[in-house]
Amino acid sequence: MSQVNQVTNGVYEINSKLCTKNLITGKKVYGEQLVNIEGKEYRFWNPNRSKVAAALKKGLKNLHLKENSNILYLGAAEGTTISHLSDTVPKGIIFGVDISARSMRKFINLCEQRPNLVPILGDASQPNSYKEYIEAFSCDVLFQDVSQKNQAEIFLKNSRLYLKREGYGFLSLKARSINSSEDVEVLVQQEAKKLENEFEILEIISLHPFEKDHAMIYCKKKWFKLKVTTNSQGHMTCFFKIYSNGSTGAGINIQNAIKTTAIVKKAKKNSFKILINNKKTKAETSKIVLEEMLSKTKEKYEILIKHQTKLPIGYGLGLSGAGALSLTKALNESLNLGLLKKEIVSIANNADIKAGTGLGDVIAEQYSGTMIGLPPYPSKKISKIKNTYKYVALGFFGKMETKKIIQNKKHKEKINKIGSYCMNSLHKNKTIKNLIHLSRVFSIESELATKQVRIVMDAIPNSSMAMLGNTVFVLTNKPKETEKQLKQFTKKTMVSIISWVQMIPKNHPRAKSLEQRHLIEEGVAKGIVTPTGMIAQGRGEAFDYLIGEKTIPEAKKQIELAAAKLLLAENPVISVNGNTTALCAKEIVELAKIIPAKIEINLFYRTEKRVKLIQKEFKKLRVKVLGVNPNKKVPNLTSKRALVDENGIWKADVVLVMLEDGDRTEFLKKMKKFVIAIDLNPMSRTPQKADLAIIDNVTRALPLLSKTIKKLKKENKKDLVKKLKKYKNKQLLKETELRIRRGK
Ligand code: PTJ
Repeated sequence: MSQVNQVTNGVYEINSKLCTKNLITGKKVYGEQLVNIEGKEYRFWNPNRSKVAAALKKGLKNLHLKENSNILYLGAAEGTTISHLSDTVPKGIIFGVDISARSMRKFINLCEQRPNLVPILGDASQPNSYKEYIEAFSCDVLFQDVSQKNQAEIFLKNSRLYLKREGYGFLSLKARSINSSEDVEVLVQQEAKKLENEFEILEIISLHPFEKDHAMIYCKKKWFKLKVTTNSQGHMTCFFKIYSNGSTGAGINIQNAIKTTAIVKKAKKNSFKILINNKKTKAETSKIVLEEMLSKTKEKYEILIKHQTKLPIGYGLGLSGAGALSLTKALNESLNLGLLKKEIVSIANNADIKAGTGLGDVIAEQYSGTMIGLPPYPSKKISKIKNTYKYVALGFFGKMETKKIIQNKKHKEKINKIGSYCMNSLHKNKTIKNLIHLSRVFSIESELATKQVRIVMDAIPNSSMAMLGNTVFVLTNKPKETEKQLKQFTKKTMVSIISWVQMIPKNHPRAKSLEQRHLIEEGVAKGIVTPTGMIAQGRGEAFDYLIGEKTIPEAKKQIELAAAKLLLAENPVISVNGNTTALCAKEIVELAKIIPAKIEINLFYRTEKRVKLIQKEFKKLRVKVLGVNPNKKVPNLTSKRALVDENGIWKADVVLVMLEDGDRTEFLKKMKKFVIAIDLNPMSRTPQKADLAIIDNVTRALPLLSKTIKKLKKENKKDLVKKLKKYKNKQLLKETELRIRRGK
């Protein structure tokens, strides 16, 4: 009788053939042989059909599976491998992700038979898109078998979201999918290297002869990350009141004040080094944070901390608090401590207070914008103050030592008396004007304002003193002009951005879309985008949502056609408006250079001021644009869009129009121009009337268009002409619309 030998938990060998105990007795999955031994049914596992089986045959000793393990399997296909894993984890769950609807149909049949399988039709490179199914579970093991270029990145993205720490990973690599010309071994090593920061590589197994050019990386998720970078805002205090265990006050946050990188290595004993702008320093506050964070783990580490800032330290910009906060965040992630935001803020704030470098900046720095502390005092929460200023210009006159002032009894009494008054007054009338007024009152009455600061405050409205620094700040929307004013008093000046734009977490599922919203918002504040441009963005967003915020296959086809047409054009012109300038000026310039094409400003809500501001944006990118002094008119077009440049749109044979309202395309066509439109709404007038429309977000379409043009430059003209012969714009639009209506 045949003998059953265990290979690893749940996997056996009978006559040197791999097999698993059949979870659903009597049922085959892919035609495999079933055998009955001592009343138990086994299914043979074919190593030519399954990479996991191939790896086991090639010496892999362990799959780290228990009967209740949860598994995430990327690239489920029809479920051949998963069916065997399902035999080994009868009390666990296997989430099988696959992008192909056809494979999924077969896999779903399998899921109906096997209770521990969950099918997910989804794109493994977008793990956030299937969060709702998995997030309640933590997976013990991650398997991946997707033949795409960026296999290691996909693996990392998924492991960050779903694989528990010290969980195991099995990444099947098809070297030819990564690069068809490189040596297989080199490629596999390169991919393994990409994982090293977050995974311990346990073994790399060649799957030859079962699978040609394939290998499996067997790895274990680390407890800590080798390198983590975070940042924090700074905080300028306008006035404050000191309590024995903290403070309250009002102030303004500055964007991206400090960037902190923690580089961590396991060691026999703890040690650390702190650099600020590449110079070794004592950095008392950071030292306290490090000691506190290291006390929370049994492991020992050698840590290098790098704080980077462009702002000067000791000038009242809350940098010690910002450094403490970004450091606590970085260590929490790198050492995998799992602290909550509340705990992180508390550790950083306590360190700042203990070192005597701050009194509550950290509390403020976890929020954004302009704010006042809320009771109970010392404040732990804030209330926002509406602010329309985008920039703060800073003039520096010298350092002030926070420690000396806040620990001096006489100073403290004066500060608290006037601080109480300011807090009450601002809570009664929470406006930015009142904040600046009270800030000036505080600086004078507390006697903290030095002579130089007083002189500047008298000369420049909207200015006040940043506590505690010998520093003047001025809120402004004309940063250059204001900085020039400050230069009359001190050589040391700079401009920073007020962080009224809510910081968007990188892992937010709609981060890109929210960032674009803020670009438009910023464009309106600068005067580049007309306020109605926000509505245009909203319309676009709605359609972008429907197409899954990615470039759909129809758009890829449209982009290829547009690339061919632009390459064949004799005088192509890219028409830009407020929204496109705010969203993608850089990408427009790159495209114009690659074609090459001219760029012309053409606005619906045309004002000379907006034209000049848009021209300036392109000037910053060292490009001259047309349309500033238009000398021709598009016949019969009644809006200001009719105004064009003789050497630009007027003479153009191909015009690229993006994100517009639809009154112009018809008239451009009457002038015998070939119009290419980029718009997210396939039903809108511009794409319908255009000769060729690309239904995609301009921010995605433009880089892809540039890339495609680079590629097509290698083809001969005849082939390009051939490409353009067959397509029908309306047909492509119909297909796009049908995709949207189908919902996939
Ligand atoms: O800068 P100006 O003065 O020329 O202002 C022009 C705006 C944009 C205000 C004007 O053209 C306008 O009001 O446009 P509409 O009528 O709202 O149309 C805008 C079109 O752009 C809509 O069909 C949106 O779906 C589309 N759209 C919005 N955002 C994007 C987009 N298309 C591609 N990418 C986007 N990011």
